[in-house]
Amino acid sequence: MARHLITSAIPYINGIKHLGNLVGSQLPADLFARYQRGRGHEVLFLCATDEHGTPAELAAAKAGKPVADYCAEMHEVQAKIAEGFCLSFDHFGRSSSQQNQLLTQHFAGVLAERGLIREVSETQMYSPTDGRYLPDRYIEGTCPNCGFDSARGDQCDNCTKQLDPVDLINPHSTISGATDLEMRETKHLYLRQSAMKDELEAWIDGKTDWPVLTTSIAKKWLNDGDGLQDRGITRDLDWGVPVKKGDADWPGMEGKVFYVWFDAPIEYIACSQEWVDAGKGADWERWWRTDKGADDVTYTQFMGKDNVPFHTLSFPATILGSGEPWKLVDYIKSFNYLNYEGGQFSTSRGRGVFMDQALEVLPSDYWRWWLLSHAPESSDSEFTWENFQTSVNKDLADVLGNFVSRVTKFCRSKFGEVVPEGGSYGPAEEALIAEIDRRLAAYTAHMEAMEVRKSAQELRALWVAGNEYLQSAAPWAAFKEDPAQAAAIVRLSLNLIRLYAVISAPFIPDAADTLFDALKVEDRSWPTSAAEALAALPEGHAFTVPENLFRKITDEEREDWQTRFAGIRS
Ligand code: B3M
Ligand code: ZN
Repeated sequence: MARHLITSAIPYINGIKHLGNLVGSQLPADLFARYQRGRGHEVLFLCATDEHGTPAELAAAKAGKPVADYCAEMHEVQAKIAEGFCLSFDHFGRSSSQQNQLLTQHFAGVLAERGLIREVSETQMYSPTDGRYLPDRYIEGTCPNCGFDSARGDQCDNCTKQLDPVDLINPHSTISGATDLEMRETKHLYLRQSAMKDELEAWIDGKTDWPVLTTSIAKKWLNDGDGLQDRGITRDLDWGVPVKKGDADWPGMEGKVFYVWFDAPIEYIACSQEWVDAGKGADWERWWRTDKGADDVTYTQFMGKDNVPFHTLSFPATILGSGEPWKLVDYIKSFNYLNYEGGQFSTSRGRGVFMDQALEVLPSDYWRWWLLSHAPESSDSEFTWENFQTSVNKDLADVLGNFVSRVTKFCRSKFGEVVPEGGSYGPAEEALIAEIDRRLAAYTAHMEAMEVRKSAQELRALWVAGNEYLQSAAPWAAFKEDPAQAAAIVRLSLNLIRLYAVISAPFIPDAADTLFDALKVEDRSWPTSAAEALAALPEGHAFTVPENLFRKITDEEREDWQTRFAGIRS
């Protein structure tokens, strides 16, 4: 039994994610976790909400709530939606946890001791009225480029010009409206990534089996321009992990917190502590400390391409720089973007389908199947309602659903709700078993390699093989001449349904559960050979005809949804 540690990028707390976010990290991570569990391996699958930073503070202010309350509420909202999509996290943590606070301060302390953090003096806008330094986004004024009167300190939303707060005409604080802003000298901390460039590069160079999307992004940052830059890891915010050196104060850093991207990946580790503290696990160190048994753990991370630099460079710099025996990631599976109907998903404009809305429209299996079978792996991919309708109606309703319904209903009408006895397998059955064997091996190999689309294609081909066999074996015709022959065909087909339930479960777990219930089987172990797997249901085994697995999407529904999700989320 192998041990798999699996993490998904942790979604920001400020709002509900869209389907593009879902397919870029949490969903494929869940697919892999379910698959590895199905194979009988020990899995720890973790995710959390990413709760610090300016976006959280701003969203809370907009909602008129204290930021801690806002985060607590939004965490529950996201946890519920994750459950709705059957995301099988062993724990869904929070980056604002006490555990993460302590661990983040610990890393900062160790890095400082090892000379990997430098203090930098900078001048920054200070607001005497607010009694604090203002992050760029908390300052607005008139754009010097286009005259737009609410340009932000970092960028003008009207003409998109990148700005510095000092460029703004008539700058004011967005907190109080105060205009008496002044430049003051203040200190910030930088992680000396440049000092670790060679070590990081050697580590990445060793990852020859990683997706090109992952390594090419890492190499670009390592070698672009002047090479890997040091990274500011502190901010002037109230909400975040207070800057400390372990448990000691950090002179000159009073009132500052760590940058959200410094503490967010550390949450992967802290989340396993939360998992233990929640009474769900006994020992987190055997997953994370190579001196405490984590040597034989395989650690895989899932994320969208925009998160790759932080996971290939910044977080490894934290881990390696600490000099402590922490487990480093073994494989980073990254994804391109999912587009929406000829454009982009847009959170700010409410364009596209968001996770909560998707579940209002259809159950999660429909979405899981479409999203995974169209995962943006080798390039960006696009969601269109037409494609969604076609895929769902064909793959799920016509191929899988129809097979299950024809076999079980025919059996009930001719033999009753039991696996029928008699007859024997001939050349057609042997050919099918050989094909299933071959395809099963291919499917398993793709799942091992996290080739999500290829896995889906092979799974669909396995469903199709059963359908084609049923169509040509035609038990309804055979029954008239030779009922024993029809019994053998139905027996093999019922066994195929059980096999489909096992191997489809990582993609469509609810449908798999329905099939397991209907077939009254407990054993979900991953098949090693088709011949063996297709003999699992013995003659005389009782079952019930399951309810219709999948329904079709009508043209009217498709048109209705197309309009409803065109923009402006209400
Ligand atoms: N929260 C970005 C995102 O939600 C960021 C990921 C953190 S992973 C440690 O896509
Ligand atoms: Zn402008």
